[in-house]
Amino acid sequence: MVGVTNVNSRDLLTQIGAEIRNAREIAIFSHIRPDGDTLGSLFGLAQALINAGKSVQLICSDPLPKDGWFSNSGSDLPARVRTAPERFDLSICVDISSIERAGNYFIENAGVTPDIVIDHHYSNPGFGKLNYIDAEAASNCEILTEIMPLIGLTIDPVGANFLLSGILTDTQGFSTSNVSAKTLRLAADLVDLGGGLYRLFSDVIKAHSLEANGIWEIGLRNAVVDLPLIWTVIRQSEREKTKYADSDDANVINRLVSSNGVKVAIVFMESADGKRTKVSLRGKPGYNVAAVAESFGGGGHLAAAGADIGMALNETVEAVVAAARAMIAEASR
Ligand SMILES: [Mn+2]
Repeated sequence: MVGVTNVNSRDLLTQIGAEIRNAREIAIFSHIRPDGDTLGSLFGLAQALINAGKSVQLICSDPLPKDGWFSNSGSDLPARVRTAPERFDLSICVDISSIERAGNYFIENAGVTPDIVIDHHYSNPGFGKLNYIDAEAASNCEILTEIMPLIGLTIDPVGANFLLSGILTDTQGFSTSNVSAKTLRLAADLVDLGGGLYRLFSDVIKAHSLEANGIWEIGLRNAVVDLPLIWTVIRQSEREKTKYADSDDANVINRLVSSNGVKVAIVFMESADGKRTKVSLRGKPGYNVAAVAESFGGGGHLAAAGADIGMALNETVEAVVAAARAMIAEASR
């Protein structure tokens, strides 16, 4: 029986390596509402475990994103994902910050502790029996790239592409503030091992649907510039015409906030029934958009926050723009 530990060491890696060697049937869990990093981790680790002769179950409680890159990856692993595991000897959680995000199996089997947790979130309490948590890593795929060779697992070209896709999504193409020289060295290792950086960058980072262009067209056309603030609205009647399948802003917010002179950007999205408004906020350093979101019952980070407000579009714009102006005035003093 292994005790709980948060201390990363060679000893911990030795224990993780031994647990994996001794297991036959391994269940890997990815987090609810899966993103590219948890899925890249799931598939990258599964590929190596299968190559090592293990029987592997790939688990995700929620459906995979429809237009995710993996559906065109050429690997059969994405089609093997199941919502619940069968009997297993060893469980591994990847990119999961808390047991609540591990999905239905751990809700239905309260009291079952995952055997191994590999993660990069600061807030991870170490909810597994063995916890390899490296909050300096810019993605969980970065951690796996580093430790898999140390625990006797080989990364083949298929695995290299999955891991590189996760690094790219979590770092938004190596552009987030937590990207380190180590991130780049490990990504370079994956390119050496067969990762196709050009193709992944195109398919994972740059690609978007034609329908998303329609959302951008609306967002840019409706933009109101009042520097350092910019905001826009996406009305339900406009959204419907685009046939855009998701309910988000197709990331037009990042286009707005990266416009020269802008410090704070806001996107207002009308709900289908017109009774609610979803608000998305971005701020440059020094501007706390989380405080604005929180004053309307939302939340988030200093630089990126949101709220779902029970008011019609025009009222919401008036109230939130006023709050944002007050926050900007406070920040500029
Ligand atoms: Mn991640």
